[in-house]
Amino acid sequence: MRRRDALKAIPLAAATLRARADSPGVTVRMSEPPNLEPPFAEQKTFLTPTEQFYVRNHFATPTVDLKTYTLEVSGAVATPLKLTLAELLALPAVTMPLTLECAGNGRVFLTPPARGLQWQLGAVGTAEWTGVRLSTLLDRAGIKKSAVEVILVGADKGAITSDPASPGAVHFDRSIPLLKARAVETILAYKMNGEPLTDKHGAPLRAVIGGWYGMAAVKWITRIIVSETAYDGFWQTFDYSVFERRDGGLPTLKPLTAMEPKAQIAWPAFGETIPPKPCTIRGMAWASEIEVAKVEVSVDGGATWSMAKLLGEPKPFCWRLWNFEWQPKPGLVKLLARCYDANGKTQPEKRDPDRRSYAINHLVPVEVTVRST
Ligand SMILES: Nc1nc2c(c(=O)[nH]1)N[C@H]1C(S)=C(S)[C@@H](COP(=O)(O)O)O[C@H]1N2
Ligand SMILES: [Mo]
Repeated sequence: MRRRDALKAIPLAAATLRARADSPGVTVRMSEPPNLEPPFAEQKTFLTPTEQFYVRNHFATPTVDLKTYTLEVSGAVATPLKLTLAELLALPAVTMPLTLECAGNGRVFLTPPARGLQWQLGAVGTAEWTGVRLSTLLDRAGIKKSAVEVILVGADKGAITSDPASPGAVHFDRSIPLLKARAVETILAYKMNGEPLTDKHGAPLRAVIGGWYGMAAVKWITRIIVSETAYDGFWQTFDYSVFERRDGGLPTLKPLTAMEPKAQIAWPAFGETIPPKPCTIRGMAWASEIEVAKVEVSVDGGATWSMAKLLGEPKPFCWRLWNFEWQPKPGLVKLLARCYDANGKTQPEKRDPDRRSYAINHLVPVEVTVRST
């Protein structure tokens, strides 16, 4: 039996146990392909350890042979490129922390329930990525004046059969407008937290698009196509798109891009019971391409709000840790946190259905029971 067949033969429960074993507390949202949600309560540091970093895969992890691997750059370029891994590693490298949130993070909080993986708070993390800037490759290839977008293509492939179905087997891919493709925060990473990328996270090469939702961070990249027209691929039209109101309120579909501002409470967790003693509410907040200006906390279900303390220094395109000193009184308490970005934009109280099942940042209370003694 080939390895893949052997894996398929494992009953679901065993597969679940196996996936759990390599990273404690992780919820298996889907076992094949692996979609893994670590408990957000375990996020305690600015950098998320790789084994505590969520995994979002649409298809089986592709087998990429490192010896024969090449990255092709083609399309509207003066010089098409074909680079081996060694050649990529020899290019000027950058290392930067970037936060990645899945556009479906928090989907379990949608009412009525939405189709798709039922992520709670854990489909977000911050890692330190090392790789080459996409602009470095674009400069080498020499993009034509007529270029408008850069399409990143993953080696993984499959057919989506539920409606809207894909046109047969398709690669996972995504286009990035030229301005963002050339930005300093758009990198092709071969290392995550100082170690070579793992298979699950896109080895040997994956994109990270600073400030944008995870779907643009194409993993297992083998092809980059510079395009002279806007690309309307499956993963930015039928999937990962939202409605935008324009032209007198007419809804028009657009691909998801920048993350919405969001603060999440890591501790206490949903449904926890805690003693009536002074304690520290803690969490993370992020605001896509700009800074987190402030985080506010409510311990009374949103009636009153107080300022939380932002910790450490702001890092571009990254979340910020925050905390809030609290003296809980006995009873059932609804905790809320909200993030304001540097433009004063904050989180909505109500869910906007135009966002379909993505970009979920409306306020969701964390209910906690405070014991009387
Ligand atoms: N090739 C490929 N890239 C992909 C995906 C995928 O299924 N295939 N999933 C995307 C989505 S939706 C997210 S949220 C991120 C998740 O990255 P991670 O699994 O390293 O956390 O990868 C993105 N890149
Ligand atoms: Mo995602």
